[in-house]
Amino acid sequence: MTERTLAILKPDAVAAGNIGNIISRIEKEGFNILAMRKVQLSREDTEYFYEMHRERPFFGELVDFMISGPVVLMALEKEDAIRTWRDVMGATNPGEAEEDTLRNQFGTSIGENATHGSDTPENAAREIGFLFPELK
Ligand code: 3AN
Repeated sequence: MTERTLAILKPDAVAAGNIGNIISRIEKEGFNILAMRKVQLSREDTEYFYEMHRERPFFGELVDFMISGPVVLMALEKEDAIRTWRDVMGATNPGEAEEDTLRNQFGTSIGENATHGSDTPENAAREIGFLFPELK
């Protein structure tokens, strides 16, 4: 089934000059980039975006990192997009991510792990609806 997912190229990936490398991989994997925007996220929007992690000990660090520089937001579409994009990203911790995954190649720590991807259809719809309301 054709599905949508929200991808974020995080501040570490953007600062390191890896936007192009990651977009190349996205195209090679056959995703359709429905929408894409480079933005500086606000603290308020980032806290809302990650609200399910509000009680986790790393919440403050996560928000501070995500607003530390510009990010690239993308709505991606493909068969089985959510699982496929998570497979391409690899494990949350780059040290545990398999070779040939984006987090292995471009991530440096569990916090600074280059990319985000939605984890469920419900969260994908919420994240895309929030960041790309024009796609609704
Ligand atoms: P994923 O992004 O792989 O679904 P989650 O949902 O467990 O991972 O975590 C959400 C985000 O929080 C991750 N992208 C990661 O960068 C950050 N994160 C997770 N665990 C930690 C941690 N122990 N310290 C700092 N940041 C973390």
